[in-house]
This record gives sequence, structure tokens and C-alpha cells, in this order.
Amino acid sequence: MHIHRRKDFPILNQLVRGKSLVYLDSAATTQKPRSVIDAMDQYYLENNANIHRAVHYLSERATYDYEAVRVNVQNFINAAYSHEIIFVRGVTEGVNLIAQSYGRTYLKAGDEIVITAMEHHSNIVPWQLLCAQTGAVLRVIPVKDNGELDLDAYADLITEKTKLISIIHVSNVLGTINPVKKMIAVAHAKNVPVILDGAQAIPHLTVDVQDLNCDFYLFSGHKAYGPTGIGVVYGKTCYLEKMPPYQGGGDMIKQVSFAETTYQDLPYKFEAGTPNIAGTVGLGAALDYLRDIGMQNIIAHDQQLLSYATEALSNIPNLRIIGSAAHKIAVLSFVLGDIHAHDIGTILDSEGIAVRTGHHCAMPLAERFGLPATVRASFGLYNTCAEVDVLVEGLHQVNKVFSF
Ligand code: C6P
Repeated sequence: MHIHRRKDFPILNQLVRGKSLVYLDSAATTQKPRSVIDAMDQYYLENNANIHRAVHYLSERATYDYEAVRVNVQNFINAAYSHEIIFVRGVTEGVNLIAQSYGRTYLKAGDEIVITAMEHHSNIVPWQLLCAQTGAVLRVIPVKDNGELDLDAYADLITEKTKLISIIHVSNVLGTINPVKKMIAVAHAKNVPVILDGAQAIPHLTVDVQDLNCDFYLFSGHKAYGPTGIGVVYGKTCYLEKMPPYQGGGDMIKQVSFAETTYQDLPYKFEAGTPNIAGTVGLGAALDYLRDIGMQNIIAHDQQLLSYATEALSNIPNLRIIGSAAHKIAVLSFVLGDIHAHDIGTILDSEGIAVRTGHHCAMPLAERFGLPATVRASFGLYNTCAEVDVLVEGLHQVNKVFSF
């Protein structure tokens, strides 16, 4: 299954260091289709005004557009209500919101929070901050050598002390698609709520929050062909209703006096201050774009790239892929002999190939595999098998430079 939508991404049509750009860093951020760029341009050219605050025409239009995206997101992830969709800057802000609002209110010393050994720092550090504030303790589900979670260890980790579980849906380093639906059922059997970090899942999978039955789901627009600075917290009404505001300010209040302030209903209670209106409009256009192509087509394309690239990279001398889970997205991290990842990245860059090198904001995972750094090629809906061939050629070049 090939998706012929490369022409929708103007940025890809350029030379980098005299070579055609091969962009293999979509897990860091995806490129944006023209429809997303146009939607944001149009917002600023025709509709720009503050929202929820005025009776004038432009404000009504901007408010309408902003709130329409809330319903768009609701439909995209199949949430039960649009008030369960809260706009934030991205996954990082989303985890901090839940940790500081829910966590700080309901967790106490000795309570346990369970995460996995493959988390991005944004699903580690906010919990460490919360632990320091409350005396709660972090517990970690181990990762097996093949890059899958140890589910037996997971079941054993959940005790009467466990108050929250926060899991990466899809790993940004290993590409592993975690069996989250099963894991949620195990957690719910013990009455523990589950948060999913969907940063890498939303652009690669069909996500249905009611089917998963997760209690919270987080994603960032910029990894799903939308702009930076806009993301989503989905939360079940029963949790969001009993959570206090995360930030205070304009628009999130009903009534303010120096004696007492009352807060807006959901979702506005969690959206203090003027939000990223243009970014929200861009996110809506990105979801429309994904819908238009069809997630099933995107998944088929992704799986084809994954198997083609896995096979091609496996044939390169000295190359070792990190992560061979049965269910993966098209994200491939690897090492090449003992050549430093940054050297590989630099040589590939001289060929116009963009990859990420380093720990990919998951230092404990890098340590788990005993690797200070890996090279990561991550694919988007615009990539082709021909680009995999260019990567392979570039890696042969690296081997030659280091004369293996
Ligand atoms: N990973 C990567 O190159 P923000 O920065 O808030 O939009 O997303 C953070 C985040 C959370 N969870 C996962 C699984 C992620 O992959 C990321 C971002 C990028 O892998 C940039 S560090």
C-alpha cells in the first residue's frame, strides 16, 4: 500500500547539502501538509480574534472554529463527550497537568505510581516531582530484551498501594506498540486508573479511547502532522470533574472576588489564559487530513515501510536493530558496530538524510540496553521505500568511512 501524498508537503521538495532531502525524523516532529499551513494562514488572515470573550463577529467566528476542533478531536479518538477534550501545549504539559491536579490532590506518602522502563522523560520527571511533593513512590515495569514489556512483572507490581498507572502507548525509541487494552483491564480489575501517552500512537494507529477504556489519553499535534504548541488531554468526565484547576487565570473562572473564586465547568476549568487558537485550528486541519487519507491506509503504508526497512537494515554489516517486538510502528533504532551515533548522524546528514541520534529523551531506556546513544530512523506517511534505499546506501558509506 503506497500513499502518494508527498506533494502535499512543500518542505520535502528541497535539496539539503546538495542532495534530495530524506526526512526520517518524524517521531521528533512530522512535516506539515499544505492544508494545515493554509488553515492556520486563513485563521490569521480572516478570523483572528480572542475567543469566548466578545460579542463581535470575528470573536464569534474564532470561537466557533476553536470549539469545532474540540468536537473534531472527540470524534477522532471516539471520546464520549467534547468536554472531555482539553487543549494543552502537548504531552509534556498534559502529564504535568494530571500529576499536579489529580496526583497532588489524591496521592499521599507511600502510594505508588507505575510507569514503564521505556517512558519518554515527559512521563517520568513529572511523576518524580509529584513523588517529591507527596512522598509517593515510582515503580517501573521492566522491558524485555526484544523491546516488549514484561507483563508478568506488571501484574505483580500492582498492589493495593498502586494509585496511578501511566504507560507509553507506542515507544518513540523501540517502536513497540504496547498491549495497552489488556494492561488497562488488569489495572481496572484492581480499581487503578490508567493514563496513556499517545504521542507516537496517534499518527500511526487508530485510537478509540472508549474501546481502550483508558482514563486519560494524551497526544501532541506536532507529531500528527499538526503544528507545535498544541496537544490534547482526554480524560473521563468522572476524573476531570473531581480534579482542581491546574493553572489559574482568565477564561477558567465563573466569578472572581478577593474573597472567593469559582471555576468554569469542563473543559474550560483547565484552559486558563488565551489558548493557542491558530494551533488548534491547525490541529483540526491535521486530523481532517489523516481522516481523508484513512488511518487504515496509513497503517498499511507504515507496516510496509517497517518490514522493508527492517529487512534492508538487517543486511548491513555490523548493524544491530534495538527492539524487535511483534507489534511495532515504523521506528527503527540501531547501532552500527561501535561507531558513535553522532558520527553516523553527521555522515548521513551530509547525504541529505535527517535522522535523530542520542538517547531520544528516554535515558533510562538507553541505560537498560547499555547504549549511551542510538541512531533512529522514524517514518511518516510521506516516506517511500526508495528513501529506505538511500538510507541503506548512506549506512554503507558510514561503514566505508570507518572501514569495516
Ligand atoms: N518525542 C522524539 O524525538 P512533547 O514534546 O510534549 O510534544 O512530546 C513529548 C513526548 C512524549 N511521549 C513520547 C512517546 C514522545 O515521543 C514525546 C516526544 C520526540 O522522540 C521529541 S523528544
